[in-house]
Amino acid sequence: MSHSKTLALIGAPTDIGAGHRGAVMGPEALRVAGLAEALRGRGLEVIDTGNLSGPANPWLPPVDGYRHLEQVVAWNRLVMDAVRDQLGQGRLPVLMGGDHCLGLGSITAVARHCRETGKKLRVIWLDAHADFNTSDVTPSGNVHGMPVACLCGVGPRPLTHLDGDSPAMQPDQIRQIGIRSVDQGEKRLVKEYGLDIYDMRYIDEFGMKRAMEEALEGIDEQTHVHVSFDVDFLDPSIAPGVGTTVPGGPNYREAQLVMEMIADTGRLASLDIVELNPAFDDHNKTGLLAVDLVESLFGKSTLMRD
Ligand code: HAR
Ligand code: MN
Ligand code: MN
Ligand code: MN
Repeated sequence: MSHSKTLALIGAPTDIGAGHRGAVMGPEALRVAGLAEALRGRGLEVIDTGNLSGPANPWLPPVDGYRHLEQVVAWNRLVMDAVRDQLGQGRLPVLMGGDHCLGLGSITAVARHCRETGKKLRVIWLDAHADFNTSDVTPSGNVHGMPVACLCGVGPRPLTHLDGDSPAMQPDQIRQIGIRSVDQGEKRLVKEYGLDIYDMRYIDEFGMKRAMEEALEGIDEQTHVHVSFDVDFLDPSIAPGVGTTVPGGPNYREAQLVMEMIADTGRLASLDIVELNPAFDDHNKTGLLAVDLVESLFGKSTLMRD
């Protein structure tokens, strides 16, 4: 595993797109769990760029199907600019959220970087949720349920046109793993847009190995792999520290295998760690598990390559 690139940790302390407060504490919980030290222990160079500073959470009800749209746009612009800046310096950005609405800013920057450098983008979206809601079908108005739709050009103009170009990416550039909570109208949309979803039913029937082999198929030297790791991907029994737990997620070894197989591609080039909510956690258990898994994502458990 050759990661010659310097990693740049970017903190985005906000829960602006979530339905529960607390993800605002995510970046600090990852720091306290030793994210930077663990990665340095792997021989990687790691810079912590500190926290972005955006609007406070006014905690208001939805307006026209969106909660806090203006503040969500502001946070995503900050994230997009920070990720773009780090990619431009040749670093590997690690976004420490914050809720998953921030995947929009992060991946918008990554997608542009790929267009500019002639790379093929492959997004691996680890989540219990498909995050493909729109203002018409959302049960909550929470934008953390919408970033994949927005990235594919489905959503409010300020979010679909964050950097001017829309869509930021095409549905065939993303693979979703671990999905087990998709809202009624959202189901229709993911079918309509042809999303490649390895849901828990598929993983139960065919195993995580086969799901990941298929999700990683076609990755080559020209591919930029972006991992968007929503911590609620994990089974709540091992990862209680999230706002929206859904039972029946990947267990410890299944999650490790996901990270190990991605590491084996050698093409990981950007990462989001989102939805960690210390207000729901037990002594930072979920933060520590996230760090453990991210170490594997950077090759820790890969005996063959160490
Ligand atoms: N699907 C539900 C909604 O849109 C819940 C979304 C929860 N999203 C996250 N990110 N935690 O995946 O309201
Ligand atoms: Mn999510
Ligand atoms: Mn989720
Ligand atoms: Mn690159």
